[in-house]
Amino acid sequence: MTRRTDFDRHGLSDEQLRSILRNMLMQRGLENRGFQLNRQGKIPFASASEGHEAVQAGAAMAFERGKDILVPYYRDLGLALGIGLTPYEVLLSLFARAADHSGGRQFLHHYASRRLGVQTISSVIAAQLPHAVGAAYALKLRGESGRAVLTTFGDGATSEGEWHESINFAAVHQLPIVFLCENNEWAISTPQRMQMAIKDIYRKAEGYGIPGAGVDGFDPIACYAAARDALNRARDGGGPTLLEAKCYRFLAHSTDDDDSAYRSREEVAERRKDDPVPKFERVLVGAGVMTPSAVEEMRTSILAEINDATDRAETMPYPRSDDLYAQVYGASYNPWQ
Ligand SMILES: Cc1ncc(C[n+]2csc(CCOP(=O)(O)OP(=O)(O)O)c2C)c(N)n1
Ligand SMILES: [Mg+2]
Repeated sequence: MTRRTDFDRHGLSDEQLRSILRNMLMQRGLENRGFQLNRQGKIPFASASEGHEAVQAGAAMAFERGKDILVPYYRDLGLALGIGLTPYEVLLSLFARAADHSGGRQFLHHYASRRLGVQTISSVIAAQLPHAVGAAYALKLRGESGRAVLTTFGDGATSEGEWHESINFAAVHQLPIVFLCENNEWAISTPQRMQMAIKDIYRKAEGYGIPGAGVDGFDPIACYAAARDALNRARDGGGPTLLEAKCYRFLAHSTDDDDSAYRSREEVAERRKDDPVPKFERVLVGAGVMTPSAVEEMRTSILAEINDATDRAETMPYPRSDDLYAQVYGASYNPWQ
C-alpha cells in the first residue's frame, strides 16, 4: 500500500494502529447499545464516554497485559476493551447477569477482571486512588520491577482529598504508578473553571515533586506515547507521573442526566468538530494504513459482534437471591440468620 501522508506513529505497527481504531469504534458502538437498551427499558443505566475514545484506546496500547494493573474509573470502557475485556463481558455487566465477573452484583459499567488485572471500580469519586497506590506499594515492597499500576480519574476527582493524599504518598515512596486524568472539562454540571483556578491539571504534579505532562486527548497516538513513557518510567523504578489528557464529554454524564440544563448545544456542536473517532479514521486512511472500504468492513463486523454479544448476554440468567451474601462474608454466614 502506498503511503500518502506521513505522520508520527511512535513505533506503532499498522496492526496496532488498526487495533486502536477498532477499539475506538467498538467503544462508541457499545456505548450506543447501552443507551439504546436503557431507552428500551431493558437496563436501568448506561454511561457515556464519547469523546474519551482516543485517550483510552491509546493508553490501553501502552498497558502490558499479564504484568500491569489497571485501576480505572467508571468512564473507562475503552481502557477495559483495549486490554482485553470482551463485548460479551461488557454486555453481561450492562444486563447485570449472574455470569458477570461480579456475579451481576456490581453497578453497571463497573467492570473488573482478575484475568486481565483490572480492579473493580468504585462509584465514589477518587476512592480508587488509595487502592491503586496500595497496589503500587505492594509491587515495590515485593521488589517486582517491570510492573506498574495505571489509574484513571476525571478532572472533578482532582478536588478530592483522597486524590491529593494518594499522589503525595506515591511521590514520597516513589511508587510504580501512573495517574492519568481524563479531563473532559465537566464534572457532571460543574465546569472546570468552577472546580479549580488553574487551566492545566498536570501542573499540580509540581506540588508533589513528580513529573507531569499534558497531552491532546483527541489524539490516540500522542496518548499512547505519553502513557508508554510514563509507564516505562514507573516500571524502571523512576516513580510516579501525573498525565492529563484533554478531551471532552460529548454526551450527557449518563442516561440519568440532561446536559442541556447546564451547557449550550452550541458548545457541544463546536467541540464535536474535533471528534477523535472520524479524525483518526481520516489519519489512517490518509496515511494509507486503511482504505475507506476496510474501515466500513470494520464497522460492520463490530456491529455484528455487538449484536451477537447483546443477544447472548440477554438470555443469561440473573443472579439468585439466595446467594446474595456469597463472596461478601466468609463461609456460609448469612447476616439475617
Ligand atoms: C465522593 C463523591 N462525590 C460525588 C459523587 C457524585 N458524582 C458522580 S460522578 C461526579 C462527577 C465527577 O466528575 P469527573 O471527576 O470530572 O469525572 P467525569 O464523570 O467527568 O468523567 C460526581 C460529582 C460521587 N460519586 N462521589
Ligand atoms: Mg470530568
